[in-house]
Amino acid sequence: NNEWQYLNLLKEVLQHGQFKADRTHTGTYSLFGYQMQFDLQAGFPLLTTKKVPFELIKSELLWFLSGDTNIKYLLEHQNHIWDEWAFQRFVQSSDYRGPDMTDFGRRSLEDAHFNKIYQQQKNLFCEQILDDPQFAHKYGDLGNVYGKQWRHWQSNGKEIDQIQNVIDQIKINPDSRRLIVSAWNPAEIEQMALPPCHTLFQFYVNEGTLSCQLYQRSGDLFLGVPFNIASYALLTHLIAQVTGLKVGKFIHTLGDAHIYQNHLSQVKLQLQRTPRSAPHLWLDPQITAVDNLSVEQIQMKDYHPAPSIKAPVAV
Ligand code: DHF
Ligand code: TMP
Repeated sequence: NNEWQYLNLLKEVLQHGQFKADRTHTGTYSLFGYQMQFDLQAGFPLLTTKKVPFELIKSELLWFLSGDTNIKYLLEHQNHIWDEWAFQRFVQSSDYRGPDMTDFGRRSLEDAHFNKIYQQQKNLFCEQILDDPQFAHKYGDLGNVYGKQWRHWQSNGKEIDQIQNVIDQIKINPDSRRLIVSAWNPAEIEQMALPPCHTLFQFYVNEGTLSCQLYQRSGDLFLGVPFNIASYALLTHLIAQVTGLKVGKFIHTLGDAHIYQNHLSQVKLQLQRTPRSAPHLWLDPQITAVDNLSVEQIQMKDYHPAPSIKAPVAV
């Protein structure tokens, strides 16, 4: 079962991770450099030792693939995983006139009264993104994040569609060793709400199968990484289908692999559980391109996970 790859990484970091301070002032246990390999023919790598919301992973990936960087699309799909990073830009702007939101991520965890006010302000923010197109244009945007770099990388007035290019090259030149998409654009890091965590990926074709390797510079092992594994597995299935290949492996290489200090009890609970049989992905056979996909064209089958485990996200 593929899931042991992930559970073994959690154990490794619990046993050998070094304490390390971090940007969010939460504190982590961390190690540098780790690799997991998932055989995509052995079932879909969506974790079963806790419930992982596949609907959110799917709408986030379709959002990247559509080239969009505005959370309005996510909110329209009841997806709130990027709210905090758009909200942060808004409360730091001169247009924000509400109660003080300095350090809202940390204060919302420590102060129940503040948390109530914060939740109210964030809900108002989300409502305004959905109701007011001008506001959404200005404050829903996360800057030049994944969607922009994948589909509309800007260079000397020209635009590069890295996803279409890599699909074309897989078809024309499957032996190529240059099948790479990079979200890391050094010239534009400052225009991003969060510099890309999943930084660069490469495809590899052999004997009619398509494999993908991701380099992730920074991995929140309890919250982000289960999403990242499933998201890249889904991307590999989609690209395989549109290029007429079978799926091979997803190889996940991590730089700073960390468990936040306030996720330790959740991780220990998850490690007491035993993986169940992996679910299966259904893709609409009509899918022949990665553009204009709808959420109904992608379905997870036979997913019977253990209950979800909640944890706070470090902002
Ligand atoms: N910052 C940090 N510190 N960690 C992250 O994983 C992270 N991920 C980002 C943006 N910034 C981040 C984008 N991806 C969740 C999962 C992925 C994600 C952001 C948030 C998350 O909170 N997942 C919850 C459920 C969320 C829900 O149901 O709305 C989970 O239990 O998996
Ligand atoms: P950093 O920019 O200081 O590395 O903080 C980003 C945090 O978000 C870090 O804990 C890694 C986590 N993260 C993921 O694990 N996966 C993701 O897809 C994203 C966007 C973030």
